[in-house]
Amino acid sequence: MNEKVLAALNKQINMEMRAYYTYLSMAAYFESEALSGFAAWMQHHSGEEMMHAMKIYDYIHERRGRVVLDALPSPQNTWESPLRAFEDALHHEQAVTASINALVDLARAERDHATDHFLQWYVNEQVEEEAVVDAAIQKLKRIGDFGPGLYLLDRELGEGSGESEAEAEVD
Ligand code: OFO
Repeated sequence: MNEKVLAALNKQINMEMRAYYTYLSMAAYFESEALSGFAAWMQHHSGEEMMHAMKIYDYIHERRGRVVLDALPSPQNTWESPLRAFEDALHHEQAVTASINALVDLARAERDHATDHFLQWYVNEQVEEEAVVDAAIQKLKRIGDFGPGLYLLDRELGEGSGESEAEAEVD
């Protein structure tokens, strides 16, 4: 495998694992706030990030490359409000999108067509990831963080996370 592309893919594994860890920490925060629907949604999302990391892990091995895992920093463990947590999640997703785009640019510059093709799944996935987090932010802004609507949104997100799990099993 091209060395530069390999190094960038290993860095991307770390970034996906950071997302996994950050969202798991957000899930724990929501549990502590008795928002079990938010927690289930975030925990499901964190599991998706682990899957994103493992897809790259498997791809590197398929190309006979060497996976090198790096340390994960301690995630933030409390937020001022559910809205702040979701805003942080969106910033994280935007950083991941930028990183994936840079990886595509690198794969193209190095004429690594297979990696370019492999990464297109992530390019599409990021559009959806940013959209679902943003949708939650818009709802939180409308209902206000601690208004009565929070209970309804908690229920909606909890039910939604169940559906996503079923969809994920189909995938
Ligand atoms: Fe939500 O970021 Fe992975 O790819």
